[in-house]
Amino acid sequence: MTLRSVELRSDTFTRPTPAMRRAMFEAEVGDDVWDEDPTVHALERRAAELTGKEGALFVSSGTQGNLIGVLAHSQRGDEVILGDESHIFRYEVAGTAVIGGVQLRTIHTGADGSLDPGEVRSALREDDIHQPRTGVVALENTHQRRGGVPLTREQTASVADIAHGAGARVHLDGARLFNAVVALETSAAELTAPVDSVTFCLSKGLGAPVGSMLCGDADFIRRARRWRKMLGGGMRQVGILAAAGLVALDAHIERLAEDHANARRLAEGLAAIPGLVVDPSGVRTNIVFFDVAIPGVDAAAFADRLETLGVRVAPMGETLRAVTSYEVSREDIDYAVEAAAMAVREPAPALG
Ligand code: TLP
Repeated sequence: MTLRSVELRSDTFTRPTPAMRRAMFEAEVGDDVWDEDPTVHALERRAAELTGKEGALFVSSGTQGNLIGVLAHSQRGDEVILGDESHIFRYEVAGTAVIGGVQLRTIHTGADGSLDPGEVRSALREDDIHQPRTGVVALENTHQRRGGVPLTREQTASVADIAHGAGARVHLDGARLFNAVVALETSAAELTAPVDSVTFCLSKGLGAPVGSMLCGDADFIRRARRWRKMLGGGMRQVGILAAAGLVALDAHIERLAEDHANARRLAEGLAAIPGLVVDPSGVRTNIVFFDVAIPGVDAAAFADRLETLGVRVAPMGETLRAVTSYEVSREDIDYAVEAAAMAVREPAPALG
């Protein structure tokens, strides 16, 4: 076995392709704080079209898109209802509370990444002077901590209808929205029709170096633009980055199916190794969670063993995560499975 380097910690590790670098080099640019960058305009129009919304805003990251998305719908003292396994709740540094005075209220995240409409209904606040106002209900598609499961339009609509009935807005963290689009063989506009705003990332499986899109109606985008400025996210000749985003949307959506096939192949390979536990049938997009059941070896120790064989996976608490992307080939997957079989048996031998 010849040592190979296989990056499975996240699809965020993808580097821009030669076509992206060319587009960046050639991008026409202007001052985007003055709303005069033609390449950013093209990207924002494209994102709005894809999601079926009136407008879109280029933001620096998924975290910034979610923060601005929630705050542009909220007033200080409002509450957001969201899943206890959501990225916004777990990994976004309590930004809504720190910056917007908006508190998060979690409910159970279903095994399929959905929120139970009944639970959402019970969590909605009453019109009562003692209580915060429910400003936003937030969903996540695909659901990262639930192993990249895609949410269907129906799952989204059943929650959105209840939220809207109570006067709340619905924000979708669609960091990996296009993985859901490809897995469900649908369109982004179809999946996002029930929500008021959506963030999707250009810099995960789509492969752009930086950036996310926040989409919604024209009024929402105007408010979002002010929040972005306040957060220091008003960037100048940022068409340089938007150019890579356009290539990502043109050339990298359909090919996500390859990442999904590779993730399934990885899960099947790992499932056949005694000492590793994973359910391949649960792998619907590009994320694989697996557990280690070897006495005396925890997730972090197993990740270290794999790393000495060139394969990088991410320990997440007691479990391990592997994410496929266009930088990971089928041969890389087969190598990673071989490496895992070796790592289960003993600490890594020296390879040449
Ligand atoms: N997720 C990262 C880590 O933070 C876990 C990753 O490697 O998967 N929403 C979802 C569902 C995400 O998975 C992420 C990134 C974000 C939002 C935030 O995006 P960025 O990293 O661009 O701020």
